[in-house]
Amino acid sequence: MRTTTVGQIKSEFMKEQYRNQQSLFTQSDLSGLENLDYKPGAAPYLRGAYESMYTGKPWTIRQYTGFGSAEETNRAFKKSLSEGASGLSVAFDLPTHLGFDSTDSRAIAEVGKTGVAIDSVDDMKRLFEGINLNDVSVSMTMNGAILPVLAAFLVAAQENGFNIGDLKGTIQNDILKEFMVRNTWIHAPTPSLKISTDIIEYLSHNAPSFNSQSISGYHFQEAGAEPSLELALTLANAKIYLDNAQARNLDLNTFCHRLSFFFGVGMNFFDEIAKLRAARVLWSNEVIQRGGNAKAARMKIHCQTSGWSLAEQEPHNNLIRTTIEAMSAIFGGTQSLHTNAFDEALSIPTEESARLALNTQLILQEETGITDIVDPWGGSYFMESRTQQIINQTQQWLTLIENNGGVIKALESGWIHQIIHQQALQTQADIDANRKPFIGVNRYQSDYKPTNIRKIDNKAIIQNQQKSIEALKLKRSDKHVTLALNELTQAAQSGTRNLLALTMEAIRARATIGECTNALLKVWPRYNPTVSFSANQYGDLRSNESEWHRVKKKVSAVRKHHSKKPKILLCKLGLDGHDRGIKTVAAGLSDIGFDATLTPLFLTPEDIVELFLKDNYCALGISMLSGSHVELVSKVANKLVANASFTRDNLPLFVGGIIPHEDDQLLKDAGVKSIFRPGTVIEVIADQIVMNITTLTNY
Ligand code: 3CP
Repeated sequence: MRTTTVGQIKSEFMKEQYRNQQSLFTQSDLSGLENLDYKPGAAPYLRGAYESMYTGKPWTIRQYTGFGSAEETNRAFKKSLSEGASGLSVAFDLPTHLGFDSTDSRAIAEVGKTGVAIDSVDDMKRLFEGINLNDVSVSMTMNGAILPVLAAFLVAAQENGFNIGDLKGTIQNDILKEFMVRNTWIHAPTPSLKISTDIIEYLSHNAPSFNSQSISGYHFQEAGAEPSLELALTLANAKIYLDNAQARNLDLNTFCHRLSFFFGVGMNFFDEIAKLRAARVLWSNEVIQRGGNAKAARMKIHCQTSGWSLAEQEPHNNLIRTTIEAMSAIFGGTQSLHTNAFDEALSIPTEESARLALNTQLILQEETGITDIVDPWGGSYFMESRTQQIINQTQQWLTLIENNGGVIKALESGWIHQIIHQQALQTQADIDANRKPFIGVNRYQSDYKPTNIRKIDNKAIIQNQQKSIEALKLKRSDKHVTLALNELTQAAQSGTRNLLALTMEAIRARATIGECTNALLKVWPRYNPTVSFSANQYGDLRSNESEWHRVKKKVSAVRKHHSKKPKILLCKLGLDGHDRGIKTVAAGLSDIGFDATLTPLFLTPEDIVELFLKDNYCALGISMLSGSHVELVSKVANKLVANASFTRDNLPLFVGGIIPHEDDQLLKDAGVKSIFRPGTVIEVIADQIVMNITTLTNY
């Protein structure tokens, strides 16, 4: 088998176009194109999943929502529905994603911060209190702690009087992309895939209206993948899920129409439309080739506007970006859509920004006439030929993945991480060098700073969760819970029984999410692979620029002075696994002359301090996106000051990520020297670090 290294892939293939090379398209560009004569609603669905598309039913307005407690999020759900949303989408907090109860010491700082805290079926009942689950479809973004969380949803629905056979909704259940980019896994890939197939099996038998997967490209795009790589990775993963379900003897025509898809939609306006059209064709061909019928082959899509395209600088510009991206999703024929709030590069949305995001969809749906025409781009010389190009490009990526051993091997070898990371580095270098325009970031900057942002103070939420867990434990039969949990452990060991059915019994007996997770951890321990970054790519892309060279010389002077490169430890802290930023910074700092080490994910402040003190590091860089920066970074700072020869003044501590300006002083008081927000170029980061370590810390 021929293996293609990342370096062998031609740069023009890695870098998809920001601008089209051909500017005029004519009838001749349509010649030889297949699929043009099929109507919408017929395989291969180039022109749309349904014959009547939005004239029959407009896309579902489904805003990803969740913060604080179940009660608070329930109020937000009801508000969103009363304001025009047509479906729900639950954002869980990081402890819930990773199977920690809110009382777990590793969870405390992050309870309720970036989603709703759910510890038990009782919380789930509070989350959906007063919502008619026969009418409203509920999507849940859950992959790590999927068994107990989905079990809690199903049992809560039953206890609230709903028949699970009638429930409509979607569970994300896409664990492969977690290992590739999103990083909210719990167990290793093999047991995780068994869990995923158990869920497809259980839902196809017991909840036939519930979509058992939302196979996701969105996170690839957020991590740096351009549209056709995003599509190829999504389809490659989908094929593994099909293989696994078919190996379980599930009937393709029974389960496949409930595998749904989820794509990101960025600022590459035309390509994003073409990508969705191409996706339907490629999926339809795959399913039909396996013997699936037309219903099984219909790809249904949820889209989310790009989080990564949002700038922290002049955030109101993000409203415009989101509107444009939403239009791509709609022209591409999405079934369901989330539009980001304009302030999401700063914090979680305020009530005002959440309402504007929802209104963006309502205005598009009700004021523009956009829903009156089925596939308005159909037949366009340009769009049809671009769709075909994306099909071809995606197929080339799929072949490359196969040449590298297929998805699982390419994942294990790190090839997939490298490919995505390298596209991210390319994009970052182009933005930093002002080759890719980013208004307010690398062009037409202003120093406007927004003030109204939402902050979650989670002390009251933690107390409430503690009380709820205590109340739950008082009223349950511990014996019954222990039996159910033991049975779950045994079933994981034997591998022969459906784990969702058993988890539902444990949850019904009032086991918590954390307890169910721990029952499985006895057999399948927490997985924690290393994280790597690519050296010598970002630097090569910046090598012609004077500012890059100026700072590189400064770093080099430090190296000469100490006869070795300055060593920096870079990490994520806590339970957040979004690592595009820290990997880019690691690659950039390494190329500018640092000896950069990236830690594994999910480390505690204690772990980080231990690692930092073990080696001769001159700086520590922490990336935070989860809103728990003040608590967790202060803990690191306090421990360093307490354990080592540091004072607040000479602590070589740097923080990057989504940090509200009002927290700057708290972080600086703790000893943080510089704070880097999204959009900060690498040479500024390097310059600040060198300046600080050489002057303040006397390195
Ligand atoms: C729809 N229907 C139609 C038509 N349109 N029937 C006839 N003619 C039409 N024109 C029917 C469908 O067949 C279906 O019925 C019903 O109406 C609902 O339509 P749908 O297309 O299935 O729409 P919906 O229920 O909204 O489901 C959309 C999909 C679903 C299928 C995409 O999976 C979904 O909602 N996904 C959302 C995923 C999500 O929210 N993810 C959040 C990620 P039948 O069911 O009877 O066929 S948030 C991640 C954030 C980042 C992070 O990870 O941190």
